[in-house]
Amino acid sequence: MAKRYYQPEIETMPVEQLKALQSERLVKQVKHVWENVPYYRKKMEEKGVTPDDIKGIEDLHKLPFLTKDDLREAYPYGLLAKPLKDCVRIQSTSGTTGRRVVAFYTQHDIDLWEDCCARAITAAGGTDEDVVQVAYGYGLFTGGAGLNGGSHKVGSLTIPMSSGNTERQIQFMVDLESTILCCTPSYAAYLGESIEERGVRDQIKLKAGIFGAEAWTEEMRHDIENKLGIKAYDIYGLTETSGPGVAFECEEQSGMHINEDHFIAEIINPETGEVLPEGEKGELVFTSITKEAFPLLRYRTKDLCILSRKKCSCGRTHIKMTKPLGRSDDMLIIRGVNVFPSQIETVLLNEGMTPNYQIIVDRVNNTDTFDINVEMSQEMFSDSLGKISEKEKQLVASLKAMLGIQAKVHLVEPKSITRSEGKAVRVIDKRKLYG
Ligand code: DLL
Repeated sequence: MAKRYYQPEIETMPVEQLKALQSERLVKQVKHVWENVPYYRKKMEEKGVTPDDIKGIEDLHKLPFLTKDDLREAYPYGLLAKPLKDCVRIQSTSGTTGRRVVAFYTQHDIDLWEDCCARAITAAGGTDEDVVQVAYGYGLFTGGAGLNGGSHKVGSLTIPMSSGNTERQIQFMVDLESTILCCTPSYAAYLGESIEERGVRDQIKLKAGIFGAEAWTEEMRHDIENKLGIKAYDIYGLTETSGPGVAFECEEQSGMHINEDHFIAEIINPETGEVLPEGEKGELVFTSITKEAFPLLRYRTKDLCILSRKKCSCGRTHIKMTKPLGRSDDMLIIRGVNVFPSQIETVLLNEGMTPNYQIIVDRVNNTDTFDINVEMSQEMFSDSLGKISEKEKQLVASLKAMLGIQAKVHLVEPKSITRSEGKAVRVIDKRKLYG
C-alpha cells in the first residue's frame, strides 16, 4: 500500500486548539527574538512592547512590523537569532546587496521547512510510490531545495532536475515515468507545449504538478492541466519565511492552506498597517513561530490577498489564502525572478545612461519577455552604429549580473520615450497575471 505523509493530528486540528498552539509558540518565539536579535528588540522597545505584553495571538498586533527595508538594514547577519555555529545553510533571492534576501537555517529549520513541502506534495496526491521531477532552480533559490527535501520526506523517488534543459527534462519524464512535476507555472506551460510539439504526450505519465513562485491565473491552470493531462496545484512561499510550502492547495483547488502550526498570517491595510478582518483584501503579513535561525515577526510580504477559514472539503482546518491578487510594491516577477525597477535604474545610471527608460514585460507562448528601452544621449546617438550595439551588449551583461536574468536592451532615440507629467511610467506589464 502506498504510504502518505499526511499529518491529520496537525492538519485537521480543531481551530481552537490550533490557536492555542499558535499562542504558546508565539510567546516562546517573541522571547527568543527579544533575547537574541538586538535589531528587533530595539524596534520593540521603540514601540514600548516587551515580551511580557505578548500573552497570546490576541497580542500579536502590538508587535512592530518587519519589512524588506529592515532586511536591507540588518543585512547580512543582523536578524540572525542563533549563533553561526548552529546554522547549517542559507538560501537567497537573486539581486545584489540591498535587494538580496539571505535566509538562514538550522538543521531543525530545514526539517520543518521540508515538512511543509512534504505536506504540499501529499495534498497534491503524492505518496512514496511517486516519481517527483523537481524542475525549480536549485542552488540559492528556495524552490529546488524545498521541494527536493519535501519529496524525500514523502519517500517519493526524487529527480533533482533543476530548471532549464527542456530536451533532457522531457527525456527523463518519459524514461523514468515521472508522476509529479514541480516547477514555475510558466515553465510547466512551456514544457506542455514542447511535449505537444514532440508528439510524446502519450508517453507522459504525469498526474499532478505543484506550481508556484510567480503569479498565474485560472486560465493558465486550465491550459497547463489540458496540455499535460494533470491536476495543477498552487504552492506559495517566500525566501524570508523559508521558501515554498508556507501555503499549498489541496484537492479542492480553491485557495491555499497556510501551515498555521508554523506561521501566523494576518491581513493588514497596506497604507495604515491596521489589521483587517477575515475576508477583506489586504497585505499578507507572516510571523514564523517555529523558526530558530531567522524568525521574522510580523513580516510584511507586500503580497495582496484574502484569508478565509471556510470549511474545506479536504478536512484540513488551516486557514486558506487566495492566490496573491497583486502586490503593494513595484516588484515584478519575471521568469520566476524578483526584479525591482530601481535595480535596473541603478545599472543604467552606473553605465552612464540617461534616466529615461521603460521596462516592457509580456508573456508570449507562456514565457515572459523582458525588454528595456533606454534613451541615448544626443552624443551617443551621433556615434557609429557599431558603438551603439556594443553598448547594448554591455548593458545586457551588467543587467544580467545585477538581476540574474537576461533582458533585451534597445537603445532608442533621444526624447522618444513619452515624458509623463506625474509619475514616470517605468513599467508596462502586458501580462494578465492576476485576472
Ligand atoms: O518564490 C518561493 C517559492 C518557490 C514559492 C517555489 C513557490 C514555489 P521568492 O523568490 O522569495 O520565493 O519570491 C517570493 O514570489 O512574495 C510572491 O510575490 C511570489 N510568489 C510565490 N509563490 C507564489 C504563488 C519563492 N503561488 C514572492 N503565486 C512572493 C503568486 C507567488 N505569487
